[in-house]
Amino acid sequence: MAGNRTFTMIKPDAVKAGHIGAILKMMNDAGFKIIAMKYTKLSPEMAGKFYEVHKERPFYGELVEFMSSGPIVAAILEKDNAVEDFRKLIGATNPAEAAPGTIRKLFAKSLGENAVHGADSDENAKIEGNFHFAGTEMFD
Ligand code: DAT
Ligand code: MG
Repeated sequence: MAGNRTFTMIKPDAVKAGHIGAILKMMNDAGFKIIAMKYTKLSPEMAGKFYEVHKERPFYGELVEFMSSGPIVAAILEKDNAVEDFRKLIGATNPAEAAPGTIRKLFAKSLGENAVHGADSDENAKIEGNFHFAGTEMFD
């Protein structure tokens, strides 16, 4: 059964470019409900831990540096089939390959600085949500 929650971040490039409002509106219009949300900044240690699965990839250092370079918006979102539908809303990792109308097509600068994160499975959505939020910061 598909889970009903996902985890997202609006990344430093999109925050810096002033796209928080436009991106949140797209999430809202697509039917995602906010369960938790914060404006925050990751330390290099936190970014490194969050992306630990990519530790062996050649872009890991660059990714950690970018994700800790400025403030982000982190959120847990709820909707039927949340993980899959949210990945559709954000589009492919590389904005050059993202479908028209997707968040990454509209707002991402490059493969490395691609505007938003979306969890890739129900299991990771839960792990990532719990990494950023205490239970007392989540509201149905
Ligand atoms: P996604 O964010 O679509 O789940 P991913 O999990 O494969 O993609 O990679 C995590 C992030 O790392 C991605 O959003 C941007 C960066 N990244 C991925 N592949 C990259 C590459 N080849 N060069 C530079 N950055 C990359
Ligand atoms: Mg991923």
